[in-house]
Amino acid sequence: MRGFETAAQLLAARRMTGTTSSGTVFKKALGHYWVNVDGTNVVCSLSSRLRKVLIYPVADASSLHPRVQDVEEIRVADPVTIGDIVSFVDVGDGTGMIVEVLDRVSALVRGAAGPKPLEQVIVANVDQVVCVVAAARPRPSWELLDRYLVAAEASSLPALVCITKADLLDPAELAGDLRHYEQIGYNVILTSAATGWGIPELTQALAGRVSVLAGKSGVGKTSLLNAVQPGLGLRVNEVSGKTGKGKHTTTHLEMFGLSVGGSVVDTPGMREFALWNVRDRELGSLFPEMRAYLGECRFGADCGHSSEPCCAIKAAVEAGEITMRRYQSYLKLRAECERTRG
Ligand SMILES: Nc1nc2c(ncn2[C@@H]2O[C@H](COP(=O)(O)OP(=O)(O)O)[C@@H](O)[C@H]2O)c(=O)[nH]1
Ligand SMILES: [Mg+2]
Ligand SMILES: [Zn+2]
Repeated sequence: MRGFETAAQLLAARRMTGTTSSGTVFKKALGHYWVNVDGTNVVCSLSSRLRKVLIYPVADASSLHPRVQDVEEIRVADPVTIGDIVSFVDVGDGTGMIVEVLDRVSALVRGAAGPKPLEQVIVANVDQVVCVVAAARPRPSWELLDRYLVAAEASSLPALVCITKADLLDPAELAGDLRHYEQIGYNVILTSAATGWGIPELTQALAGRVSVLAGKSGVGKTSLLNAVQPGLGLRVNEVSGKTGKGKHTTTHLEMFGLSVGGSVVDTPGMREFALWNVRDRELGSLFPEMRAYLGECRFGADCGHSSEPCCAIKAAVEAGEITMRRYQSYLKLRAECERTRG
């Protein structure tokens, strides 16, 4: 990274030096990338040079010595993602060809499913992750929430918790669960797109920042954005009456500018979210409430906080300082990190 802290700084620096045009990728579909340049949208393709040179596990995209992977893996990984700042040349017919992707200031990543796991950069250069969980329909999955929170911590991105569909439940029913997340230090916002509850608070949290909504399909992410900014006109999913699960209707990611400043990336839903590149040893540090205890175990940094004796984390769970649910999320993720270590 070249010492820039925000996407805006990166873009401003590029504008001053570049001979090509630069802008932010706000939408991609079917091999095309929509790039916003000072409010003008240019549809771009990728130069074949970029395809050849830049296609490797995206984890390496900003490293000094990227390792190119074999061609088989190329088809899955996309070197350009939403939020990327790119340089492109004018092709002459009003479209552009992307020739360079600038180093990312931040990235939210997950392991993409497949025979060979690959890093999938969901969105680049965001300021915060908004983890969206429905109060009901579908029922909250705290374990999935913990995954998003840990992924945000692993990317050094601030995260907040947004509960949707608060109209479907007596808020008192969730109060205990939510207080735990607040005690850890996460901002929790209770909302309902149906009644408008919490929408001003959420709008304030989004204003002036680049945010990505993380949540599974059907939790109400798109409805939330429509409530924050009436007129966005985003398509809302039908939730299947039988299963209460959302159907995947949106197939692409898109970033929307907000009239209060900032922008939001709506995702089509992330039911599965495998951590990527998180080492089992560092996992504990991605649970903020565990940090104070790390190093106090008998086996120090070698402690896996599971069956080891004299474990400070387990003692904290027993003392009620760390909730059993978060601890179980930790154990589950830890087992996954060990399995995927190779
Ligand atoms: N009762 C209630 N239903 C909601 C609310 N927000 C969204 N829904 C419904 O939940 C379903 C999924 O919403 P959608 O915004 O498409 O979810 P997404 O898949 O996360 O984008 C739709 O049928 C919405 O009408 C809410 O605040 N209250
Ligand atoms: Mg949606
Ligand atoms: Zn321990």
